[in-house]
Amino acid sequence: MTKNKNVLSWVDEMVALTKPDNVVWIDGSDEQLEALTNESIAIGEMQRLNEEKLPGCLIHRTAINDVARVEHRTFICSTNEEDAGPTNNWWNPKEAYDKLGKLFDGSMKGRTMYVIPYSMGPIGSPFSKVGVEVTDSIYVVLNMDIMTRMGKDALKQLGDTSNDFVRGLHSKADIDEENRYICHFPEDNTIWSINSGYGGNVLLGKKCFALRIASYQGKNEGWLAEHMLILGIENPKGEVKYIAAAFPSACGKTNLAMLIPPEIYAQKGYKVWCVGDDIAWIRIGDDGRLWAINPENGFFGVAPGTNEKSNPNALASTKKNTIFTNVVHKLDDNTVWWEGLDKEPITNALNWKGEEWNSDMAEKGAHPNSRFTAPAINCPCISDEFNSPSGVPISAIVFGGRRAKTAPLVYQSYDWQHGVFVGSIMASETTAAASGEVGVVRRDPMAMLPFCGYHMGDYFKHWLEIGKKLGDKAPEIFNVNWFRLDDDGNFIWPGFGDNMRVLDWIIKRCEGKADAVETPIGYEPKPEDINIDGLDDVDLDIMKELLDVDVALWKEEAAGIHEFYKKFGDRLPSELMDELGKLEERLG
Ligand code: GTP
Ligand code: SPV
Ligand code: MN
Repeated sequence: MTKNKNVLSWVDEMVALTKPDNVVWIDGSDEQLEALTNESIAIGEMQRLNEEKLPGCLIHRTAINDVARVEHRTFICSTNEEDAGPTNNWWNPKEAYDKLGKLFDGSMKGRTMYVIPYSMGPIGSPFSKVGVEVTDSIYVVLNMDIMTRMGKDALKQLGDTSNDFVRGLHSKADIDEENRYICHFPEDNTIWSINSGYGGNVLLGKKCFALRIASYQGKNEGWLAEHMLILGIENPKGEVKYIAAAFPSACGKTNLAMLIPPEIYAQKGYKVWCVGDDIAWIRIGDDGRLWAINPENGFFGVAPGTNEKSNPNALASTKKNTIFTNVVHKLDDNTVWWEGLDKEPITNALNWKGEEWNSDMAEKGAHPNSRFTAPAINCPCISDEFNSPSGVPISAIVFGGRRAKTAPLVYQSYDWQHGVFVGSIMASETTAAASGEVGVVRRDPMAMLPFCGYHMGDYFKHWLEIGKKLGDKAPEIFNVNWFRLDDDGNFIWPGFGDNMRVLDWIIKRCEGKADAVETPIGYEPKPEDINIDGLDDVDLDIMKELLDVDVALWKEEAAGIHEFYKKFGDRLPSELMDELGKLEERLG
Protein backbone atom coordinates (compact mmCIF):
# COMPACT_ATOMS: atom_id res chain seq x y z
CA MET A 1 0.00 0.00 0.00
CA THR A 2 2.99 2.30 0.38
CA LYS A 3 6.54 2.56 -0.87
CA ASN A 4 7.53 4.69 2.09
CA LYS A 5 10.56 2.90 3.52
CA ASN A 6 10.28 4.64 6.87
CA VAL A 7 6.80 3.23 7.35
CA LEU A 8 7.68 -0.20 5.96
CA SER A 9 10.78 -0.68 8.07
CA TRP A 10 9.04 0.51 11.23
CA VAL A 11 6.12 -1.89 10.64
CA ASP A 12 8.66 -4.70 10.05
CA GLU A 13 10.27 -3.88 13.37
CA MET A 14 6.92 -3.98 15.16
CA VAL A 15 6.10 -7.32 13.48
CA ALA A 16 9.43 -8.73 14.62
CA LEU A 17 8.69 -7.58 18.15
CA THR A 18 5.05 -8.64 18.54
CA LYS A 19 5.14 -11.70 16.23
CA PRO A 20 1.57 -11.69 14.84
CA ASP A 21 0.36 -14.61 12.70
CA ASN A 22 -0.90 -12.19 10.03
CA VAL A 23 -0.46 -8.58 9.06
CA VAL A 24 -3.35 -6.70 7.46
CA TRP A 25 -2.97 -3.19 6.06
CA ILE A 26 -6.09 -1.11 6.50
CA ASP A 27 -6.98 0.61 3.24
CA GLY A 28 -10.22 2.10 4.56
CA SER A 29 -12.44 0.47 1.91
CA ASP A 30 -16.05 -0.39 2.74
CA GLU A 31 -15.46 -4.05 1.80
CA GLN A 32 -12.55 -4.41 4.18
CA LEU A 33 -14.40 -2.69 7.02
CA GLU A 34 -17.49 -4.85 6.44
CA ALA A 35 -15.37 -8.01 6.57
CA LEU A 36 -13.65 -6.85 9.76
CA THR A 37 -16.99 -5.99 11.34
CA ASN A 38 -18.24 -9.50 10.59
CA GLU A 39 -15.09 -11.00 12.03
CA SER A 40 -15.37 -8.88 15.16
CA ILE A 41 -18.93 -10.13 15.58
CA ALA A 42 -17.88 -13.73 14.96
CA ILE A 43 -15.27 -13.58 17.73
CA GLY A 44 -17.80 -12.00 20.10
CA GLU A 45 -16.01 -8.65 20.40
CA MET A 46 -19.00 -6.72 19.02
CA GLN A 47 -22.68 -7.26 18.41
CA ARG A 48 -24.77 -5.73 15.68
CA LEU A 49 -27.73 -3.68 16.90
CA ASN A 50 -31.27 -3.37 15.48
CA GLU A 51 -30.76 -2.69 11.75
CA GLU A 52 -33.97 -0.67 11.49
CA LYS A 53 -33.62 1.50 14.57
CA LEU A 54 -29.83 1.75 14.64
CA PRO A 55 -28.49 0.88 11.16
CA GLY A 56 -24.80 0.09 11.04
CA CYS A 57 -24.49 0.34 14.84
CA LEU A 58 -22.49 -1.96 17.08
CA ILE A 59 -22.20 -2.56 20.81
CA HIS A 60 -19.02 -3.50 22.64
CA ARG A 61 -18.18 -4.20 26.28
CA THR A 62 -14.67 -3.67 27.56
CA ALA A 63 -13.11 -5.71 30.33
CA ILE A 64 -14.48 -4.70 33.73
CA ASN A 65 -11.06 -3.45 34.83
CA ASP A 66 -10.62 -1.35 31.70
CA VAL A 67 -13.22 1.41 31.49
CA ALA A 68 -11.38 4.75 31.46
CA ARG A 69 -8.08 6.48 30.85
CA VAL A 70 -5.42 5.46 33.37
CA GLU A 71 -3.52 8.60 34.27
CA HIS A 72 -1.32 6.92 36.88
CA ARG A 73 -0.08 4.50 34.22
CA THR A 74 0.44 7.15 31.52
CA PHE A 75 4.02 8.28 31.00
CA ILE A 76 5.96 10.96 29.18
CA CYS A 77 9.31 9.38 28.31
CA SER A 78 11.55 12.34 27.53
CA THR A 79 15.33 11.96 27.76
CA ASN A 80 15.48 14.48 30.60
CA GLU A 81 13.09 14.03 33.49
CA GLU A 82 12.78 17.79 33.81
CA ASP A 83 11.25 18.04 30.33
CA ALA A 84 8.21 16.02 31.38
CA GLY A 85 7.65 18.46 34.22
CA PRO A 86 6.02 18.09 37.64
CA THR A 87 2.53 17.29 36.36
CA ASN A 88 3.44 14.23 34.28
CA ASN A 89 4.66 10.77 35.20
CA TRP A 90 8.12 10.48 33.73
CA TRP A 91 9.92 7.33 32.68
CA ASN A 92 13.43 7.08 31.27
CA PRO A 93 12.86 6.20 27.58
CA LYS A 94 15.41 3.41 27.55
CA GLU A 95 13.91 1.74 30.61
CA ALA A 96 10.39 2.20 29.25
CA TYR A 97 11.31 0.68 25.87
CA ASP A 98 13.03 -2.22 27.68
CA LYS A 99 10.17 -2.93 30.04
CA LEU A 100 7.43 -2.56 27.43
CA GLY A 101 9.56 -4.34 24.84
CA LYS A 102 9.41 -7.43 27.04
CA LEU A 103 5.63 -7.12 27.37
CA PHE A 104 5.18 -6.60 23.61
CA ASP A 105 7.53 -9.47 22.76
CA GLY A 106 5.23 -12.03 21.13
CA SER A 107 2.10 -10.24 22.38
CA MET A 108 0.40 -10.72 18.98
CA LYS A 109 1.21 -14.44 18.60
CA GLY A 110 -1.90 -16.21 17.32
CA ARG A 111 -3.41 -12.84 16.40
CA THR A 112 -3.56 -10.50 13.43
CA MET A 113 -1.78 -7.17 13.36
CA TYR A 114 -3.77 -4.37 11.74
CA VAL A 115 -1.73 -1.52 10.30
CA ILE A 116 -3.82 1.66 10.39
CA PRO A 117 -2.55 4.69 8.48
CA TYR A 118 -4.56 7.77 9.47
CA SER A 119 -4.60 11.52 9.20
CA MET A 120 -5.42 13.84 12.07
CA GLY A 121 -7.02 16.76 10.29
CA PRO A 122 -8.60 16.88 6.82
CA ILE A 123 -6.57 15.20 4.08
CA GLY A 124 -4.62 17.90 2.30
CA SER A 125 -4.82 20.51 5.06
CA PRO A 126 -1.52 22.14 6.04
CA PHE A 127 -2.61 21.64 9.68
CA SER A 128 -2.90 17.86 9.28
CA LYS A 129 -0.48 15.21 10.48
CA VAL A 130 -0.23 11.52 9.73
CA GLY A 131 0.01 8.65 12.16
CA VAL A 132 0.31 4.90 11.74
CA GLU A 133 -1.12 2.72 14.50
CA VAL A 134 -0.48 -1.00 14.61
CA THR A 135 -2.91 -2.90 16.83
CA ASP A 136 -4.28 -6.37 17.50
CA SER A 137 -7.80 -5.06 18.06
CA ILE A 138 -10.54 -4.85 15.43
CA TYR A 139 -12.45 -2.63 17.87
CA VAL A 140 -9.59 -0.15 17.55
CA VAL A 141 -9.68 -0.34 13.73
CA LEU A 142 -13.42 0.29 13.60
CA ASN A 143 -13.22 3.17 16.08
CA MET A 144 -10.26 4.74 14.28
CA ASP A 145 -12.32 4.56 11.09
CA ILE A 146 -14.91 6.81 12.71
CA MET A 147 -12.52 9.08 14.63
CA THR A 148 -9.91 9.76 11.93
CA ARG A 149 -9.42 9.90 8.16
CA MET A 150 -8.11 6.37 7.85
CA GLY A 151 -6.62 4.28 5.04
CA LYS A 152 -4.92 4.81 1.67
CA ASP A 153 -5.50 8.57 1.55
CA ALA A 154 -3.51 9.05 4.73
CA LEU A 155 -0.53 7.23 3.23
CA LYS A 156 -0.84 9.32 0.08
CA GLN A 157 -0.79 12.42 2.27
CA LEU A 158 2.41 11.21 3.92
CA GLY A 159 4.08 10.53 0.58
CA ASP A 160 6.77 8.07 -0.39
CA THR A 161 9.72 9.55 1.47
CA SER A 162 8.55 11.50 4.50
CA ASN A 163 9.53 10.32 7.96
CA ASP A 164 7.10 12.71 9.65
CA PHE A 165 4.53 10.30 11.05
CA VAL A 166 3.61 9.28 14.58
CA ARG A 167 4.37 5.65 15.29
CA GLY A 168 1.72 4.06 17.48
CA LEU A 169 2.05 0.53 18.80
CA HIS A 170 -0.92 -0.98 20.62
CA SER A 171 -1.57 -4.47 21.90
CA LYS A 172 -4.40 -5.63 24.13
CA ALA A 173 -1.98 -8.32 25.32
CA ASP A 174 -3.82 -9.81 28.34
CA ILE A 175 -5.71 -6.64 29.42
CA ASP A 176 -3.64 -7.00 32.56
CA GLU A 177 -4.16 -3.96 34.80
CA GLU A 178 -0.87 -4.52 36.57
CA ASN A 179 1.01 -4.30 33.29
CA ARG A 180 -1.02 -1.57 31.63
CA TYR A 181 1.16 1.23 30.27
CA ILE A 182 0.48 4.18 28.01
CA CYS A 183 3.92 5.56 27.11
CA HIS A 184 4.74 8.59 24.98
CA PHE A 185 8.16 9.22 23.49
CA PRO A 186 7.77 12.80 22.18
CA GLU A 187 11.34 12.97 20.91
CA ASP A 188 10.75 9.82 18.79
CA ASN A 189 7.21 10.61 17.59
CA THR A 190 6.25 7.33 19.22
CA ILE A 191 3.45 5.96 21.41
CA TRP A 192 3.39 2.49 23.00
CA SER A 193 0.20 1.32 24.69
CA ILE A 194 -0.29 -2.14 26.16
CA ASN A 195 -2.85 -4.13 28.17
CA SER A 196 -5.86 -1.91 27.59
CA GLY A 197 -8.71 -1.95 25.07
CA TYR A 198 -10.40 1.27 26.18
CA GLY A 199 -10.87 4.53 24.23
CA GLY A 200 -8.32 7.16 25.18
CA ASN A 201 -5.77 4.47 26.06
CA VAL A 202 -5.86 2.78 22.66
CA LEU A 203 -7.29 5.07 19.97
CA LEU A 204 -3.81 6.49 19.68
CA GLY A 205 -4.75 9.31 17.30
CA LYS A 206 -6.81 10.94 20.02
CA LYS A 207 -5.34 11.99 23.37
CA CYS A 208 -1.95 10.30 22.85
CA PHE A 209 -1.14 11.87 19.47
CA ALA A 210 -3.49 14.82 18.97
CA LEU A 211 -2.75 16.18 22.44
CA ARG A 212 0.32 14.70 24.15
CA ILE A 213 2.61 14.32 21.13
CA ALA A 214 1.04 17.23 19.21
CA SER A 215 1.38 19.65 22.14
CA TYR A 216 5.11 18.90 22.11
CA GLN A 217 5.26 19.37 18.32
CA GLY A 218 3.26 22.57 18.69
CA LYS A 219 5.71 23.98 21.20
CA ASN A 220 8.59 23.31 18.78
CA GLU A 221 6.73 24.46 15.67
CA GLY A 222 4.86 27.48 17.08
CA TRP A 223 1.27 26.28 17.35
CA LEU A 224 -1.14 24.91 19.98
CA ALA A 225 -2.76 21.49 20.46
CA GLU A 226 -5.59 21.95 22.94
CA HIS A 227 -8.34 19.98 24.72
CA MET A 228 -10.96 22.27 23.21
CA LEU A 229 -14.27 22.13 21.40
CA ILE A 230 -14.82 24.53 18.50
CA LEU A 231 -18.23 25.99 17.72
CA GLY A 232 -19.60 28.66 15.42
CA ILE A 233 -22.42 31.01 16.42
CA GLU A 234 -24.40 32.38 13.50
CA ASN A 235 -26.30 35.60 14.13
CA PRO A 236 -29.54 36.57 12.37
CA LYS A 237 -27.49 38.39 9.70
CA GLY A 238 -25.76 35.12 8.84
CA GLU A 239 -22.38 36.12 10.28
CA VAL A 240 -20.57 33.32 12.10
CA LYS A 241 -18.15 33.84 15.02
CA TYR A 242 -16.09 30.94 16.34
CA ILE A 243 -15.33 30.04 19.94
CA ALA A 244 -12.84 27.47 21.23
CA ALA A 245 -13.48 26.17 24.74
CA ALA A 246 -11.42 23.99 27.08
CA PHE A 247 -13.23 22.05 29.80
CA PRO A 248 -11.79 18.97 31.53
CA SER A 249 -13.00 15.50 30.59
CA ALA A 250 -16.74 14.96 31.10
CA CYS A 251 -17.32 18.65 31.87
CA GLY A 252 -19.51 19.60 28.94
CA LYS A 253 -17.49 20.04 25.72
CA THR A 254 -19.63 17.76 23.55
CA ASN A 255 -22.77 19.32 24.98
CA LEU A 256 -21.67 22.90 24.36
CA ALA A 257 -20.27 22.13 20.90
CA MET A 258 -23.71 20.97 19.69
CA LEU A 259 -26.00 23.19 21.67
CA ILE A 260 -29.42 24.12 20.40
CA PRO A 261 -30.19 27.78 21.13
CA PRO A 262 -33.22 28.43 23.35
CA GLU A 263 -36.45 29.42 21.62
CA ILE A 264 -35.92 33.17 22.09
CA TYR A 265 -32.65 32.91 20.15
CA ALA A 266 -33.84 30.36 17.58
CA GLN A 267 -36.80 32.57 16.69
CA LYS A 268 -34.49 35.46 15.92
CA GLY A 269 -32.43 33.22 13.66
CA TYR A 270 -29.43 32.35 15.83
CA LYS A 271 -27.76 29.02 15.01
CA VAL A 272 -24.88 27.05 16.48
CA TRP A 273 -22.54 25.00 14.28
CA CYS A 274 -20.23 22.30 15.61
CA VAL A 275 -16.67 22.16 14.28
CA GLY A 276 -15.26 19.91 17.01
CA ASP A 277 -16.11 18.55 20.46
CA ASP A 278 -12.79 17.59 22.05
CA ILE A 279 -9.56 18.68 20.39
CA ALA A 280 -8.40 21.80 18.54
CA TRP A 281 -5.16 22.40 16.66
CA ILE A 282 -4.62 26.13 16.56
CA ARG A 283 -2.23 28.21 14.45
CA ILE A 284 -1.61 31.84 13.69
CA GLY A 285 -2.93 32.46 10.18
CA ASP A 286 -1.60 34.73 7.44
CA ASP A 287 -3.91 37.44 8.71
CA GLY A 288 -2.26 37.30 12.15
CA ARG A 289 -5.33 35.83 13.85
CA LEU A 290 -5.77 32.43 15.49
CA TRP A 291 -7.23 29.70 13.26
CA ALA A 292 -8.34 26.28 14.48
CA ILE A 293 -9.12 22.88 13.02
CA ASN A 294 -10.64 19.85 14.67
CA PRO A 295 -8.14 17.05 13.93
CA GLU A 296 -10.78 14.37 14.56
CA ASN A 297 -13.46 12.97 12.26
CA GLY A 298 -15.96 11.75 14.85
CA PHE A 299 -17.14 12.08 18.43
CA PHE A 300 -16.12 9.79 21.29
CA GLY A 301 -18.82 11.13 23.57
CA VAL A 302 -20.02 10.40 27.09
CA ALA A 303 -23.33 8.49 26.79
CA PRO A 304 -24.97 8.95 30.23
CA GLY A 305 -26.97 12.16 30.42
CA THR A 306 -27.27 12.44 26.63
CA ASN A 307 -30.95 12.75 25.74
CA GLU A 308 -33.49 14.45 23.51
CA LYS A 309 -33.52 17.50 25.80
CA SER A 310 -29.90 17.86 26.93
CA ASN A 311 -28.22 17.21 23.58
CA PRO A 312 -30.54 16.21 20.71
CA ASN A 313 -27.74 16.73 18.16
CA ALA A 314 -25.43 14.27 19.90
CA LEU A 315 -28.28 11.79 20.20
CA ALA A 316 -29.09 12.18 16.49
CA SER A 317 -25.41 11.61 15.70
CA THR A 318 -25.62 8.16 17.30
CA LYS A 319 -28.52 6.85 15.21
CA LYS A 320 -26.40 5.18 12.53
CA ASN A 321 -22.90 3.78 11.99
CA THR A 322 -22.07 4.27 15.66
CA ILE A 323 -20.19 2.08 18.13
CA PHE A 324 -21.51 1.99 21.69
CA THR A 325 -19.14 1.00 24.48
CA ASN A 326 -20.24 -0.10 27.98
CA VAL A 327 -23.88 0.97 27.70
CA VAL A 328 -27.02 -1.08 28.54
CA HIS A 329 -28.07 -3.58 25.87
CA LYS A 330 -31.88 -3.85 25.62
CA LEU A 331 -32.57 -7.38 24.45
CA ASP A 332 -36.24 -7.05 23.43
CA ASP A 333 -35.54 -4.69 20.54
CA ASN A 334 -31.74 -5.02 20.38
CA THR A 335 -31.07 -1.34 21.08
CA VAL A 336 -29.12 0.57 23.70
CA TRP A 337 -29.86 2.59 26.81
CA TRP A 338 -28.03 4.59 29.46
CA GLU A 339 -28.90 6.54 32.59
CA GLY A 340 -30.53 9.82 31.62
CA LEU A 341 -31.61 8.71 28.12
CA ASP A 342 -35.30 8.52 28.99
CA LYS A 343 -37.56 7.62 31.90
CA GLU A 344 -38.84 4.38 30.37
CA PRO A 345 -38.49 1.43 32.80
CA ILE A 346 -35.93 -0.99 31.39
CA THR A 347 -36.54 -4.74 31.58
CA ASN A 348 -34.83 -7.69 29.95
CA ALA A 349 -31.49 -6.00 29.45
CA LEU A 350 -27.80 -6.54 30.03
CA ASN A 351 -25.77 -4.01 31.98
CA TRP A 352 -22.34 -2.79 30.86
CA LYS A 353 -20.79 -5.88 32.39
CA GLY A 354 -23.06 -8.16 30.37
CA GLU A 355 -25.13 -9.22 33.41
CA GLU A 356 -28.94 -9.44 33.42
CA TRP A 357 -30.23 -6.06 34.50
CA ASN A 358 -33.37 -3.94 34.88
CA SER A 359 -33.92 -0.37 35.96
CA ASP A 360 -35.33 -1.34 39.36
CA MET A 361 -31.87 -2.41 40.40
CA ALA A 362 -29.84 -0.02 42.54
CA GLU A 363 -26.70 -0.46 40.50
CA LYS A 364 -26.33 1.64 37.36
CA GLY A 365 -26.83 -0.13 34.05
CA ALA A 366 -24.40 1.81 31.89
CA HIS A 367 -20.89 2.62 33.08
CA PRO A 368 -20.67 6.35 34.01
CA ASN A 369 -17.89 6.64 31.39
CA SER A 370 -19.75 4.64 28.75
CA ARG A 371 -19.31 6.20 25.31
CA PHE A 372 -20.59 6.45 21.76
CA THR A 373 -18.23 6.68 18.79
CA ALA A 374 -20.21 8.56 16.14
CA PRO A 375 -19.20 9.96 12.73
CA ALA A 376 -19.09 13.76 12.71
CA ILE A 377 -21.08 13.84 9.46
CA ASN A 378 -24.05 12.39 11.37
CA CYS A 379 -24.35 15.56 13.43
CA PRO A 380 -27.28 17.70 12.28
CA CYS A 381 -25.40 20.90 13.23
CA ILE A 382 -22.00 19.98 11.79
CA SER A 383 -20.33 23.11 10.46
CA ASP A 384 -19.81 23.70 6.73
CA GLU A 385 -16.23 24.48 7.74
CA PHE A 386 -15.70 21.06 9.35
CA ASN A 387 -13.43 19.92 6.52
CA SER A 388 -11.96 23.34 5.79
CA PRO A 389 -8.20 22.96 5.27
CA SER A 390 -7.51 26.36 6.81
CA GLY A 391 -9.80 25.92 9.80
CA VAL A 392 -11.91 28.67 11.33
CA PRO A 393 -10.87 32.02 12.87
CA ILE A 394 -11.24 32.12 16.65
CA SER A 395 -12.89 35.16 18.28
CA ALA A 396 -12.96 33.90 21.86
CA ILE A 397 -11.22 31.30 23.98
CA VAL A 398 -13.23 29.97 26.91
CA PHE A 399 -11.92 28.03 29.88
CA GLY A 400 -14.19 26.28 32.35
CA GLY A 401 -14.43 23.66 35.01
CA ARG A 402 -16.82 21.89 37.31
CA ARG A 403 -16.87 23.96 40.49
CA ALA A 404 -19.60 23.82 43.13
CA LYS A 405 -18.55 27.21 44.52
CA THR A 406 -15.89 29.88 43.85
CA ALA A 407 -15.98 30.25 40.05
CA PRO A 408 -18.82 32.48 38.80
CA LEU A 409 -20.99 31.68 35.78
CA VAL A 410 -18.74 33.76 33.51
CA TYR A 411 -15.94 36.31 33.63
CA GLN A 412 -13.52 37.79 31.11
CA SER A 413 -9.80 38.26 31.51
CA TYR A 414 -8.30 41.74 31.40
CA ASP A 415 -5.98 40.81 28.55
CA TRP A 416 -4.17 37.81 27.00
CA GLN A 417 -1.58 37.51 29.77
CA HIS A 418 -4.27 37.62 32.43
CA GLY A 419 -6.21 35.10 30.31
CA VAL A 420 -3.27 32.69 30.36
CA PHE A 421 -3.27 33.12 34.14
CA VAL A 422 -7.03 32.37 34.23
CA GLY A 423 -6.43 29.18 32.20
CA SER A 424 -3.48 28.17 34.35
CA ILE A 425 -5.49 28.33 37.59
CA MET A 426 -8.41 26.27 36.29
CA ALA A 427 -9.62 23.71 38.75
CA SER A 428 -12.34 21.13 38.41
CA GLU A 429 -13.91 18.17 40.17
CA THR A 430 -12.62 14.86 38.82
CA THR A 431 -15.03 12.70 36.75
CA ALA A 432 -15.40 9.09 35.64
CA ALA A 433 -13.46 9.80 32.42
CA ALA A 434 -10.28 8.76 34.22
CA SER A 435 -9.85 5.99 36.76
CA GLY A 436 -9.54 7.18 40.37
CA GLU A 437 -11.69 9.09 42.84
CA VAL A 438 -14.57 11.15 41.39
CA GLY A 439 -15.60 14.61 42.64
CA VAL A 440 -12.27 15.79 44.07
CA VAL A 441 -11.26 19.33 43.09
CA ARG A 442 -7.89 19.39 41.37
CA ARG A 443 -5.99 22.01 39.39
CA ASP A 444 -6.30 21.26 35.69
CA PRO A 445 -4.66 24.10 33.75
CA MET A 446 -6.35 24.69 30.39
CA ALA A 447 -7.97 21.22 30.89
CA MET A 448 -4.59 19.88 29.79
CA LEU A 449 -3.27 18.39 33.04
CA PRO A 450 -3.50 14.79 31.75
CA PHE A 451 -2.63 15.73 28.16
CA CYS A 452 0.33 18.11 28.05
CA GLY A 453 3.28 16.19 26.59
CA TYR A 454 5.98 18.37 28.13
CA HIS A 455 6.78 20.64 31.07
CA MET A 456 3.67 22.61 31.95
CA GLY A 457 5.75 25.65 32.93
CA ASP A 458 7.08 25.72 29.37
CA TYR A 459 3.52 25.24 28.13
CA PHE A 460 2.44 28.42 29.94
CA LYS A 461 5.42 30.20 28.43
CA HIS A 462 4.40 28.97 24.98
CA TRP A 463 0.90 30.40 25.50
CA LEU A 464 2.38 33.74 26.54
CA GLU A 465 4.61 33.79 23.46
CA ILE A 466 1.68 33.07 21.15
CA GLY A 467 -0.06 36.05 22.76
CA LYS A 468 2.89 38.30 22.01
CA LYS A 469 2.83 37.23 18.36
CA LEU A 470 -0.91 37.88 18.15
CA GLY A 471 -0.73 41.34 19.70
CA ASP A 472 -4.03 43.14 19.18
CA LYS A 473 -5.30 40.27 16.99
CA ALA A 474 -5.54 38.03 20.05
CA PRO A 475 -8.97 36.61 20.84
CA GLU A 476 -10.62 37.54 24.12
CA ILE A 477 -10.31 34.99 26.94
CA PHE A 478 -13.16 34.00 29.26
CA ASN A 479 -13.90 31.56 32.07
CA VAL A 480 -17.25 29.84 32.63
CA ASN A 481 -18.73 27.52 35.24
CA TRP A 482 -22.02 25.75 34.48
CA PHE A 483 -21.82 23.68 37.65
CA ARG A 484 -22.35 26.04 40.58
CA LEU A 485 -24.49 24.38 43.29
CA ASP A 486 -27.00 25.79 45.75
CA ASP A 487 -27.00 24.82 49.44
CA ASP A 488 -29.13 21.76 48.64
CA GLY A 489 -26.64 20.54 46.06
CA ASN A 490 -28.70 21.43 42.97
CA PHE A 491 -27.23 23.07 39.89
CA ILE A 492 -28.23 26.74 39.97
CA TRP A 493 -27.73 27.39 36.27
CA PRO A 494 -29.94 25.36 33.87
CA GLY A 495 -26.97 24.80 31.53
CA PHE A 496 -27.03 22.90 28.22
CA GLY A 497 -28.92 24.93 25.53
CA ASP A 498 -29.26 27.84 27.91
CA ASN A 499 -25.48 28.22 27.92
CA MET A 500 -26.19 30.12 24.67
CA ARG A 501 -27.19 33.04 26.87
CA VAL A 502 -23.64 33.21 28.21
CA LEU A 503 -22.05 32.71 24.78
CA ASP A 504 -24.19 35.61 23.57
CA TRP A 505 -22.58 37.93 26.16
CA ILE A 506 -19.15 36.54 25.26
CA ILE A 507 -19.61 37.32 21.56
CA LYS A 508 -21.02 40.76 22.34
CA ARG A 509 -17.94 41.47 24.47
CA CYS A 510 -15.72 40.45 21.56
CA GLU A 511 -17.61 42.85 19.33
CA GLY A 512 -17.46 45.63 21.93
CA LYS A 513 -21.24 45.60 22.17
CA ALA A 514 -21.75 44.65 25.84
CA ASP A 515 -20.94 46.32 29.12
CA ALA A 516 -19.01 44.77 31.96
CA VAL A 517 -18.12 45.45 35.56
CA GLU A 518 -14.62 45.10 36.97
CA THR A 519 -14.30 42.58 39.76
CA PRO A 520 -11.14 41.34 41.51
CA ILE A 521 -11.00 38.33 39.18
CA GLY A 522 -11.87 39.97 35.85
CA TYR A 523 -14.71 41.60 33.91
CA GLU A 524 -18.19 40.28 34.64
CA PRO A 525 -21.53 40.96 33.03
CA LYS A 526 -23.97 43.07 34.98
CA PRO A 527 -26.64 40.59 36.15
CA GLU A 528 -29.18 42.16 33.78
CA ASP A 529 -26.79 41.73 30.82
CA ILE A 530 -27.30 37.98 30.64
CA ASN A 531 -30.53 37.41 28.75
CA ILE A 532 -32.84 35.34 30.98
CA ASP A 533 -36.04 35.82 28.95
CA GLY A 534 -38.04 32.64 28.94
CA LEU A 535 -36.14 31.04 31.85
CA ASP A 536 -38.49 29.92 34.62
CA ASP A 537 -35.93 29.15 37.30
CA VAL A 538 -33.54 32.07 36.98
CA ASP A 539 -34.36 35.62 38.07
CA LEU A 540 -32.13 38.62 38.69
CA ASP A 541 -31.35 37.55 42.28
CA ILE A 542 -30.22 34.14 41.09
CA MET A 543 -28.12 35.79 38.37
CA LYS A 544 -26.45 37.85 41.12
CA GLU A 545 -25.76 34.68 43.09
CA LEU A 546 -24.30 33.00 39.96
CA LEU A 547 -22.00 35.95 39.35
CA ASP A 548 -21.02 36.47 42.97
CA VAL A 549 -17.29 36.65 43.66
CA ASP A 550 -16.77 35.51 47.25
CA VAL A 551 -13.60 37.33 48.33
CA ALA A 552 -12.91 35.00 51.27
CA LEU A 553 -13.13 31.94 48.99
CA TRP A 554 -10.93 33.62 46.38
CA LYS A 555 -8.30 34.39 49.03
CA GLU A 556 -8.23 30.67 49.83
CA GLU A 557 -8.05 30.04 46.11
CA ALA A 558 -5.06 32.36 45.77
CA ALA A 559 -3.27 30.48 48.55
CA GLY A 560 -3.99 27.24 46.67
CA ILE A 561 -2.57 28.74 43.47
CA HIS A 562 0.65 29.64 45.30
CA GLU A 563 0.98 26.02 46.37
CA PHE A 564 0.28 24.79 42.85
CA TYR A 565 2.68 27.23 41.23
CA LYS A 566 5.49 26.15 43.58
CA LYS A 567 5.60 22.83 41.74
CA PHE A 568 6.90 24.52 38.61
CA GLY A 569 9.92 26.11 40.29
CA ASP A 570 11.85 28.45 38.03
CA ARG A 571 10.07 27.16 34.92
CA LEU A 572 6.96 29.09 35.95
CA PRO A 573 6.88 32.25 33.81
CA SER A 574 7.27 35.32 36.03
CA GLU A 575 4.28 36.89 34.24
CA LEU A 576 2.01 34.37 35.97
CA MET A 577 3.40 35.18 39.43
CA ASP A 578 2.83 38.85 38.59
CA GLU A 579 -0.78 38.09 37.71
CA LEU A 580 -1.23 36.19 40.97
CA GLY A 581 0.18 39.19 42.85
CA LYS A 582 -2.23 41.50 41.03
CA LEU A 583 -5.16 39.23 41.85
CA GLU A 584 -4.22 39.27 45.52
CA GLU A 585 -3.94 43.05 45.46
CA ARG A 586 -7.40 43.35 43.94
CA LEU A 587 -8.79 40.96 46.56
CA GLY A 588 -7.34 43.27 49.23
P1 GTP B 1 -14.94 14.24 27.34
O1 GTP B 1 -15.46 13.54 26.13
O2 GTP B 1 -14.61 13.31 28.45
O3 GTP B 1 -13.81 15.15 27.05
O4 GTP B 1 -16.19 15.06 27.96
P2 GTP B 1 -16.94 16.42 27.55
O5 GTP B 1 -16.19 17.59 28.09
O6 GTP B 1 -17.24 16.42 26.11
O7 GTP B 1 -18.30 16.34 28.40
P3 GTP B 1 -19.82 16.11 27.93
O8 GTP B 1 -20.33 17.22 27.09
O9 GTP B 1 -19.94 14.74 27.40
O10 GTP B 1 -20.59 16.20 29.32
C1 GTP B 1 -20.26 15.37 30.41
C2 GTP B 1 -21.32 15.43 31.47
O11 GTP B 1 -21.58 16.77 31.87
C3 GTP B 1 -22.64 14.85 31.01
O12 GTP B 1 -23.14 14.02 32.03
C4 GTP B 1 -23.53 16.05 30.83
O13 GTP B 1 -24.87 15.74 31.08
C5 GTP B 1 -22.97 17.06 31.83
N1 GTP B 1 -23.15 18.45 31.35
C6 GTP B 1 -22.77 18.94 30.15
N2 GTP B 1 -23.12 20.24 30.02
C7 GTP B 1 -23.73 20.58 31.18
C8 GTP B 1 -24.34 21.78 31.66
O14 GTP B 1 -24.37 22.83 31.01
N3 GTP B 1 -24.86 21.75 32.93
C9 GTP B 1 -24.83 20.62 33.69
N4 GTP B 1 -25.37 20.66 34.90
N5 GTP B 1 -24.29 19.44 33.25
C10 GTP B 1 -23.75 19.43 32.02
C1 SPV C 1 -11.51 12.42 27.77
O1 SPV C 1 -11.35 11.67 28.75
O2 SPV C 1 -11.21 13.64 27.78
C2 SPV C 1 -12.13 11.88 26.54
C3 SPV C 1 -12.30 10.44 26.44
O3 SPV C 1 -12.41 12.63 25.62
S1 SPV C 1 -10.82 9.61 26.06
O4 SPV C 1 -10.76 9.39 24.63
O5 SPV C 1 -10.86 8.33 26.76
O6 SPV C 1 -9.69 10.40 26.48
MN1 MN D 1 -11.90 14.83 26.14
